[in-house]
Amino acid sequence: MKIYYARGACSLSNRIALHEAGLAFAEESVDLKSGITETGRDFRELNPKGYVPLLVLDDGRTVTENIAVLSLIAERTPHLLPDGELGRIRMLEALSFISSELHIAFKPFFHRASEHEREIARSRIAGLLRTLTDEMTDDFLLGGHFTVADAYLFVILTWARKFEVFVSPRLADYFERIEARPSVRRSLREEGFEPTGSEASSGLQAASA
Ligand SMILES: N[C@@H](CCC(=O)N[C@@H](CS)C(=O)NCC(=O)O)C(=O)O
Repeated sequence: MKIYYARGACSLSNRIALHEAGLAFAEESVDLKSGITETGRDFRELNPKGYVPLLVLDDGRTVTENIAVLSLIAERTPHLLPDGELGRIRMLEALSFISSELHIAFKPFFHRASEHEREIARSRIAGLLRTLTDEMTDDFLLGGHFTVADAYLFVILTWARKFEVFVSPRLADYFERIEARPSVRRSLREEGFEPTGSEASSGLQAASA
């Protein structure tokens, strides 16, 4: 399979999940401003939606939308799913919250917005992160082991740090634990970031969302 990604964007969560899964993959970066891929292709010809992630399976079928891409990786790697009868549902619940509430709330930072609008966004994101923290009862977002939802939340937290959103000490600890994972350190390195602690990630260059 092949992943089309942009540096530090939500597609970083796919890279982390793929490394956690131990799945081999090819990759190609996309310049989201010009819409041109690393090999000079018009990205919209590959994904008319124009955004990453785009996953291309070995048979040529494509999967877009981060929730779908992360779900596919988890389906192929059951240890990346939460435990329990409702494991898949809990995964979808968390991914949906992260995508449709948290990810979207960063829009003012990726597009032209006034400082006032950014301040409102900071407060909204901090509230949404609190909601997630309140629901966490274990070391990871959905229990006692790493799932694809942790990969997505980690990327969200890199943006939170970059854009100076308040992160509770509990989530800051969580961030550092996730960042220390070999899959995450490898992923950060592969996208050209130095995973040397939380400061490195605060410099993550988030793509437009
Ligand atoms: N609904 C999409 C949104 C993905 C998205 O926002 N991707 C950003 C990077 S994190 C992007 O490629 N933005 C460029 C654009 O929208 O033109 C998903 O969940 O996968």
